Amino acid sequence: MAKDNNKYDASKIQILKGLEGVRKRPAMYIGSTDVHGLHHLLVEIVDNSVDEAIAGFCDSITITLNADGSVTVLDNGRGMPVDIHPETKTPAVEAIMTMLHAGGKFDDGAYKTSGGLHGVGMKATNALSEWMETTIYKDGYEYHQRYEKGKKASELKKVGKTDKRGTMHTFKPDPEIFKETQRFELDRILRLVRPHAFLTAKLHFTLIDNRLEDSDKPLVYELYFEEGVKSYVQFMNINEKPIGEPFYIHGQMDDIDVEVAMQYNLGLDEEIHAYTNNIHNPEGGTHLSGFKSALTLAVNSYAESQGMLKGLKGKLTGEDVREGLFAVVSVKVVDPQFEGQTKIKLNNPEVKSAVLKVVREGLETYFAEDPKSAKAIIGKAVLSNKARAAAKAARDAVVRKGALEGGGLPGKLADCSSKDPAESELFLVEGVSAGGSAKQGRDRRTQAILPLRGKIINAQKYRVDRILANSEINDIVTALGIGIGDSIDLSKLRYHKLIIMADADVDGLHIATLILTLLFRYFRPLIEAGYVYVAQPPLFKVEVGKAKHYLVNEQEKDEFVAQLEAKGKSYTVHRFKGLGEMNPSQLRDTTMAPDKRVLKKVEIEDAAEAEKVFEMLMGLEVPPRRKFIQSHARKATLDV
Ligand code: 0RA
Repeated sequence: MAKDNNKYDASKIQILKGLEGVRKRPAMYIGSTDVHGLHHLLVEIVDNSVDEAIAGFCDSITITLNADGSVTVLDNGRGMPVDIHPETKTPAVEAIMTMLHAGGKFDDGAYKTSGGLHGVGMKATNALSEWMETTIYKDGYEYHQRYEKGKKASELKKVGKTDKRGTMHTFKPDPEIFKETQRFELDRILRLVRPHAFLTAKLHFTLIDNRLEDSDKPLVYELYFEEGVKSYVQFMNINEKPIGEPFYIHGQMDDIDVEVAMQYNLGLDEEIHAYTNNIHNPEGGTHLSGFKSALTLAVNSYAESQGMLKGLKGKLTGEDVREGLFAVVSVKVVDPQFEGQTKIKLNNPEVKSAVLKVVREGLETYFAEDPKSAKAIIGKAVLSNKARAAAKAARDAVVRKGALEGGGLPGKLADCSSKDPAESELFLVEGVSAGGSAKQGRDRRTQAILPLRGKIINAQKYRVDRILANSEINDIVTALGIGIGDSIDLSKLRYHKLIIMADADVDGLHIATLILTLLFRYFRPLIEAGYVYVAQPPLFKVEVGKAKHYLVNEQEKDEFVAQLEAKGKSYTVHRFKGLGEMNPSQLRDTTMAPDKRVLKKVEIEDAAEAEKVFEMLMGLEVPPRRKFIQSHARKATLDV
């Protein structure tokens, strides 16, 4: 790879200290010792190789899961330094791997990925591994050293000649530290590695599973994206209907490298992922605000020049121009300043002007060269501007109605008699017959029933005005009586449990998903307050003599039946087709009575994912995203 070797030598390594502290308080260095912490060991090692790639010295990284539970990370970079450090009198690699504060100014003049919560990086992995071996291919020779629990277990040895170049680390997580699990998960690793592959164009990642657990040949995944973040945007937008061609710009200003890709889709969501040196910044920062300003400015100036703003009140707002946008903003900064230890937000002020300039110029060129895409994008923003006004009117109407009429209740609602929200529950019940059984089986004092009979529209896809026109949703909104969207007033809530009760089949899951999507988008405070639950109706009834046992899923039923078989008891199994098939007392005893039922509290992540998860699980077709992964990340088996 063409680039000067920033000459590095051991003299740049400072102060030394042992790694016992890391073993005493592993969570301080890797976050936790559960499955997340375990994978963090790997992240630390991979990040160093990625840094070498970002610096331009490496274009291939291979991660191998070995049969003995260890992992190997191999790169074709410059190879870690092996020369003797004047102070420690040890090879530099030994100091880097075993001495807590021997940082080594690896990073001088280079972009750095996260590489360790407190800059401890590879040392933490070494300290928390039963053993670790490092092999370096450098200047014609191969070197090797072994460590155990972070301590040197062999001298660095020159083991022979080689024409290879790079660094290879193999480590086995220490079971004394990772008591819960020491098993690496392919899916998790793919998820950790994929953004690096997207964000570092032309870097080849190979992931090999040699454990041979589910197949008799190694599994091999390759991730390689010729067009970097542009591929990322196409990947994320694959489930959507795209508008216009993707926009891509890569430029520099001063020492800041700016890479942006974006594409619009027909949806309403805005999703912008911001990265600094491949580190995700969930709360954005100066790069994100530079991007947003550039977009709003460029769209408005093009729209104005084309006379497309006529009939609007003022200009297009940021919200208008970001509706249905998916974008990736990736910057490389030598000295990134983050807010907080977790790097959630980038603070360097100079990054804002760099991104603003690069993106604004890029967009102006893009609009000028591709007027068809430009008009489609601006047409969408203009529509969004008008629709936002209509939606606001509809939302205001709900609030007014609630205030004026004291929130008249929907006719279908069988309300409870208690006026104490803390003990009151509202069941949203799918289906006419189930609604009937629920009304008869309920505790009238504390349990209210709202049967839902028609189709609930997908709140993900429409604005408030359309949502409120759907009669089922309108009933839910009226029954809750707390407003909608930004105007929610939780103090008006009459039920502190909102329980979604749907069949345990595909249709039921779909309806539950649609309700969750509505709540997530328009009633999020309810979920955040922990007021939303999903009932778990049983799928099976097993009768043993006169006793009835209800089981919620196939697995529980099988286990129960196996026990009966073992004891030689006879039994009958009944599978419920739906809630409606249960009589009121069955429904009460299995799903509604507080002392007998099983409720699952909905976490905010569940609701956020509901829609996507449903489509992934239930889609009859191969989900488009998966298709894309398969065609872009070759999955093959190797004969070794
Ligand atoms: C700084 C200087 C040099 C190599 C590296 C960092 C390096 C570290 C890691 C960790 C994993 N893979 C790596 N690849 C490279 C050497 C500079 C020189 O001696 O020319």
